[in-house]
Amino acid sequence: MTNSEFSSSSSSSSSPSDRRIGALLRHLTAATDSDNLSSVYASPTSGVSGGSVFAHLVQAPEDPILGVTVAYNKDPSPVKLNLGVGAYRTEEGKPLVLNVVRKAEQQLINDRTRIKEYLPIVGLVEFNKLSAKLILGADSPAIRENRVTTVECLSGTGSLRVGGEFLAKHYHQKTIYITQPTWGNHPKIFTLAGLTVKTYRYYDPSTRGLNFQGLIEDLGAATPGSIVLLHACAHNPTGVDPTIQQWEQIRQLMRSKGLMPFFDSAYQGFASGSLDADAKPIRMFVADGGECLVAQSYAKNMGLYGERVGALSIVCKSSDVAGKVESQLKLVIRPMYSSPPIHGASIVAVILRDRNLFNEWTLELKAMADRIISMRKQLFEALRARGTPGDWSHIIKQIGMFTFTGLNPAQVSYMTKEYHIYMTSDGRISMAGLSSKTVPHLADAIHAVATKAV
Ligand code: KET
Repeated sequence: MTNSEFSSSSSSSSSPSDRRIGALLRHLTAATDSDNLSSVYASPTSGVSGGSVFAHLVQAPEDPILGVTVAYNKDPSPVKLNLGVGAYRTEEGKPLVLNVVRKAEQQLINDRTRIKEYLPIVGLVEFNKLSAKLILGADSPAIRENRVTTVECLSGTGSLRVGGEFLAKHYHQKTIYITQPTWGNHPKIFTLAGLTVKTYRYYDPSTRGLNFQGLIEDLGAATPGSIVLLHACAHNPTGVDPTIQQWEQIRQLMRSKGLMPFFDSAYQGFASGSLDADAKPIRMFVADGGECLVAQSYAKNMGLYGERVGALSIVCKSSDVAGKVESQLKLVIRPMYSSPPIHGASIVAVILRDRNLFNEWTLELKAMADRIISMRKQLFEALRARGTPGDWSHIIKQIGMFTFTGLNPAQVSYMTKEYHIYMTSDGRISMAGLSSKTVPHLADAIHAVATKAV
């Protein structure tokens, strides 16, 4: 098995990027060791004598994804293009506030009975119920049997972190397997939550598709009971998802080995344009009666990025267990941030509870998904028109917000330097950041690096 350990030791067979992440994570975890913290207090008078008690700190690197925006913002070029962070932009390159969101906010403002009291630790109860229905399906037997507990969390990231800490405290297996590669924050979230992170094979660079054989081998060799992080749809960064038949094989294998599914659903509606189709893999796991965790984000599909609204659902075997699970989730949340914010969850609740607003939302969501698909076609055609060497069909085959271009770090940095195009160093581009106007510029840059020895 080619799994590499992120947290305690890194195996000699791990790739350089695994080892870099491993080193970063050892650094992150070391910072929470009491031994290490004590060195900060070693010289209580150093502040008094002029030097800062923080003088020993090293400058931390920018975040690999959000740091791209920092660099982009500093660039004065009029042709600069930010394809780093996965955030939707209009054809004019502007951030989009959905029309339904504006309507919901107006409703909230007009309602003079609304107050700003603290929410309960678990958040807005109506939002929680509606979120569970959205992801599990309105007719989900698990909801009907009252064996799902849902807590409002700080977007997808917060939901993953709360779920991770809950598992680290109460689940018998502390190892979580994540895809190789994955969203860069996953290993950090789960390591700091107290889990041991290992990887399973997922992507095959030679086909730019799924390494299904490797995936099955690695999950088959995982310690029984381990946790497995699954991207519900629109895998980040590769844009490669298993087929429904492959999901069924994954489900059977995982259930036969007692592996615990932890779904990350950050893009429901963005892969296919359909909320139900994108939730299908999760619903397959719930339909077999087994347990699982689901982290939901409304950042992308409702464009509520900065509102930080999401939910963690834990599907249990019985309503009795679900009640106990919820009581323990509250003990994780209360000392972390006490209770979640009210505004974003209220917007979501207004939209999900009203049939007209809900329908309007699905249309706006579909329009965003369609625009991304059209960007894929336009970029692919632009490269074909230029006669760019290489097979670029993965641009139209991959799905969701990102294309995993296959460009290497040197090519990426050349494109940033010469063309002011910003993207993550692994060659991921956010198709949602592209428009008809900027496609030619990007195609020129890709053509240049594909034809020059960069
Ligand atoms: N899961 C995945 C797979 C994911 O791509 C993101 C965000 C999140 C969870 C968390 O999103 P939240 O905003 O906490 O709901 N990804 C994009 C933004 C980021 O890195 O924060 C990105 O990959 O660009």
